[in-house]
Formats: sequence, C-alpha cells, structure tokens
Amino acid sequence: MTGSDPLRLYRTVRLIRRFEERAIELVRAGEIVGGIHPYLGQEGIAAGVCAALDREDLVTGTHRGHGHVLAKGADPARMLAELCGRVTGLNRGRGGSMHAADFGVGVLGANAIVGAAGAILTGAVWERRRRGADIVGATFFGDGAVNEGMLLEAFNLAALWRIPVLFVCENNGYATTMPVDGAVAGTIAGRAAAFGMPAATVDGQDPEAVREVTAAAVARMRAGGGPELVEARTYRFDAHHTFEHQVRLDYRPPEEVAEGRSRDPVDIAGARLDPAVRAEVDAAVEAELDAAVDFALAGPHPDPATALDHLYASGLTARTGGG
Ligand SMILES: Cc1ncc(C[n+]2csc(CCOP(=O)(O)OP(=O)(O)O)c2C)c(N)n1
Repeated sequence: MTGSDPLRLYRTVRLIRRFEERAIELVRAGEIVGGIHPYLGQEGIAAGVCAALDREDLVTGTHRGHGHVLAKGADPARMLAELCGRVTGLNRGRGGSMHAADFGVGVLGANAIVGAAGAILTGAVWERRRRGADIVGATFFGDGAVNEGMLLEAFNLAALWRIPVLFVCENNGYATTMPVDGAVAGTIAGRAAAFGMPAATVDGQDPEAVREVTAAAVARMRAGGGPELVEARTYRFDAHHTFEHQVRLDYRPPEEVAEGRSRDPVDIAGARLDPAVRAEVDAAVEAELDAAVDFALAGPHPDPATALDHLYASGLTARTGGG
C-alpha cells in the first residue's frame, strides 16, 4: 500500500488542472479538433485513486479521461500530442482525447462509451490474474453510467468471480444536463449491496480522503477480497464538453456552480503544503507543460495514406471496399 504523500497528491492535481486549462486553449486555437470533456474540479479523484495503485495495476477511464491517464503516470507531453492528433502522441494521434491509452503505465484507455470501461477492466484484470499477475484494477465512471446494463454486468461478474476491481463512481451530479436525482433510483453506493460488494462514499474533492479509502480497498483486494465500489462526490467546474462554451446551456444555477467551485481539490491539497513548496511545484508544472505544448505542436500529423495501419493485430489490412 502506498502511504500518504501530500506533495505527490498536490503535484498530480495541479498537473491535471493546468493540463486541462492548456488543452482548452488548444481547442480554442483549433489545434485540438472536436473539443474535450474537461476534468476540471474532479482532479482529486484520479489523483487519490492512482496514488494507491502500483504501476502494474490497471485502470480504465471515461470520456472525461485525461486526469485518469495523467494520474496513472503517462507522459503529459505525449498525452497532449495525442489530443492534438500528432504522430508523436501516446497512440500516434489515432486515439485522441476519448481513447488515449498507455499500456506501459497500466492505462488501458479512456473510453467514449458510457459504462464500457468497467467491463473492459473487469475482463482485463481477470485475464492478467489467470496468467499469474498479482495485480488489481480501478475503473472510473460517472453517475450517468450507473444504470447502464454493461456496467451492472461487470459488477456481477467481478463479484461472482471475485475479481479485484475497484469501481469508482465520479458522482458530479449531472450526466450532461440530466441531474442525478432525476435519473438514478435508490442510491449509487446502494447498488453494491445487490452484488455483495463493500461500498464507501467519499469526498472526491479531497485527494487524501480518496487515497485513504482506495488504499484500504486495494489492501483488502490484494489480500484476496473481491471487488469494491467507491462513490466519490464531486463537482464539474466547467462545461460538460467544450462545445458547451458556445451554446451556453442553462442547467446549473449560478449559486450551485459557485458553491461547487468553492471546494477546489487543488486548494485543498495545496493547503497541506508549505506555500514556498507549493510555489515550487506550480513553477515546475508550468515548465513541464510549456515543454509539453511545444512538443505537441512540433509533432507531424499522421500521413492519411497510413489511415488503415494498426487496425489488425495480425497485420492484415482492411478490404478496400467491394467485398
Ligand atoms: C452508451 C452511451 N450512451 C450515451 C452516450 C452519450 N454521452 C456521452 S457523455 C454522457 C453523459 C455521461 O454522464 P456521466 O456518466 O455522469 O459522466 P460525466 O459526463 O458527468 O463525467 C452521455 C449520455 C455515450 N457516449 N455512450
């Protein structure tokens, strides 16, 4: 189990925060095509969960997935290049924001399909453990995923076969514009009981609280326990998607947004450091991201002639139409 490390937690939430802010600038500049789902406000969850995992442990994430990839240890420069669609990106610019992966640090990928990441992670952890790997996994999903059949099937199989998966619900109160109270019967943590899984609810704005809850669950799972569920209560500080910056949907009262923003994981983690140390971290993160932006924008775009490369593991190329 990894112990408390306030410096590491602060560095991670600050890195994710500034990465996302830089990425939004690159969307506006037209360098990231199609926009992103910003993780702003939710950084404490990825930071806290991943701080309690080892490098070999596996994670899968969501459409709002940059924080998960970064917190698990992916290189921010190659991640940013991926978002910009460059060949120097983590996945040669072919995954983009919603399908970024870095198998080298156990990130099996962000995922655009709501509810899918839990099923992928459950299968992957099961397969690795059958081959003898002593690993656990964590999968992130939003409140909008908790009624998806695919996720509930993953709960069932993980519990039945005692697959050590931590199911982490990032409850930010909304699925796009749909409030959780209008969509979810019963409680989120309560769903775990139906499958005999332990469940905990935690303040997702406090990365140390998230790390503690995760570390305890991971210790139980490494000792042979089955899957567990954590509901992390959080708030999305920005838009569902950057496209919302243009359409200005009116679904969250300004007072609610102000209240949500008042509990900022970057400030909560930062208050645990000496101000001079905090300033040093901020400067180091800024320098790293300056270099990351330069690296991302310097990379070439993929050659369209290679569009069908890497589609088949066997090396077969796709048919060129006509049957
Ligand atoms: C299976 C599926 N249904 C619908 C969508 C469209 N969609 C994309 S994001 C989203 C909302 C997801 O909300 P939530 O899971 O709470 O995550 P959040 O966006 O709040 O992080 C929806 C409905 C999708 N991508 N996949």
